[in-house]
Amino acid sequence: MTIIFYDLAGATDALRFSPNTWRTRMALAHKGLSYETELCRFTEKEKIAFSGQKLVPIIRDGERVVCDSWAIACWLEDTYPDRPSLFGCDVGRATTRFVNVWTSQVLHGALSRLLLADIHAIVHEKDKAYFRETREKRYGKTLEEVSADRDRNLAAVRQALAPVNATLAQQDWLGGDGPAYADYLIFGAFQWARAVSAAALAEPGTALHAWNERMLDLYDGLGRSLPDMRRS
Ligand SMILES: N[C@@H](CCC(=O)N[C@@H](CS)C(=O)NCC(=O)O)C(=O)O
Repeated sequence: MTIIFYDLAGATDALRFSPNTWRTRMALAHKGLSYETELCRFTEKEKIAFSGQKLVPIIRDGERVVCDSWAIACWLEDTYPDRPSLFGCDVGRATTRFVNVWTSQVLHGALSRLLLADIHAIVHEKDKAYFRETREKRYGKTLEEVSADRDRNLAAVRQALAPVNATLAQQDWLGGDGPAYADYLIFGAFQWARAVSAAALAEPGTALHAWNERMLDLYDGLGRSLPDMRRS
């Protein structure tokens, strides 16, 4: 039975800007699993009400509904053990769990400050008021205030990414010889930025920039299917 993957879209269907759903899309491709995508917008919670919560990604795999990108990665790993591994081994799963938490708390924390006002510009018209209200409540400031100091916000993101760059200067993938779920975690953040902002997270000539280009090439250029804000 085909897996159903629930994803978030912006103003157009092609604008898949969610970092967390990119993790799942890459994990499905890594496992070589076929799936169908169901798109929803922020304010279309009725489409995912069956899951008992309000966030994506979600997958429906047969009778099973799995929410949360980490839980989905573990589900895919455990349910399809004969397919290429996302973690390599139990130690790999445990250390990738750290990368998952670090990405969500540190990298996404810094990146959301840089991107917040830009995200508002690319979400669907019907989502704009919801996005502004929920995020301004979260930050206690307007979106524009959070994102005002662009240079400083970009510097904070690049500083957070410095250890990733240093690692990739020594090995081609965070997964070692080939891409693994740790790569998809960081790549999700890059895709978030690609969809919404002209800011380049990695400077050309760096190991991080070369890695992102390799990531964009994976699975027949899956990552490149996302419109690039820097080129539009
Ligand atoms: N920890 C969750 C976070 C999921 C999450 O925050 N998803 C966002 C999209 S990136 C969402 O669905 N937001 C909907 C909303 O804010 O209403 C995961 O890793 O899956």
